[in-house]
Amino acid sequence: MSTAAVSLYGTSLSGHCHRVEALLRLLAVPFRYHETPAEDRRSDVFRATLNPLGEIPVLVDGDLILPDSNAILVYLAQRYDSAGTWYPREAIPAAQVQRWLSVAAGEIRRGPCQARLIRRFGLPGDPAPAQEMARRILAVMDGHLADRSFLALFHPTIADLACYAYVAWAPEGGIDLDPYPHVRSWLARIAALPGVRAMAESERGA
Ligand SMILES: N[C@@H](CCC(=O)N[C@@H](CS)C(=O)NCC(=O)O)C(=O)O
Repeated sequence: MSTAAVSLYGTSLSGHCHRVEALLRLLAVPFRYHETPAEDRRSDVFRATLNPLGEIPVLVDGDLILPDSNAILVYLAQRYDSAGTWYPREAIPAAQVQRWLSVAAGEIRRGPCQARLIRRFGLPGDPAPAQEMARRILAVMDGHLADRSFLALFHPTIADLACYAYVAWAPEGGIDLDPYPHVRSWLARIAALPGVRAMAESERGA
């Protein structure tokens, strides 16, 4: 029986959950994982007790019930990483991390994540606008990563974890990663971090 005080509600197919699971493992925080399929997270009980939005991930830590992947990353880093490596305490590096959390929730969510939802999971809609946004943000990221190893600072932070999964899964949304060599090198660096589950490139080239 697990003695973990922390619980994570999620699914393995979600990039939003992937980033939280990765940080829990990187920080060596023991946790119980509750696989939460769509019918469960849309239930009245889930909405009443865990997240009124009916979305995963949700983290439970003692009395705290916290939905939203990026909020969870900030909480875990502040609570369990006393060195401040994953989310720095100082104003400027913290803002540089925050900038990429916004990209994860904005362009990456509306770009590669949305294209994957349509192409891989059958969400209704035209994938073309999402694919176009994906190519725009990938081009920006590729230029940004041309002369640095990680998105926000000289070492990995929660910014990299937040952006990783949906970029790695971009081929499942019909987006070729070959034109973005610096992004591909960065993906390999993040996948090599201990505790990070590398994304399968299931549709690469298909
Ligand atoms: N802003 C939220 C978005 C989370 C989200 O979109 N979760 C999806 C799964 S990846 C979800 O639970 N959607 C509701 C559903 O599929 O029923 C976060 O960052 O955690």
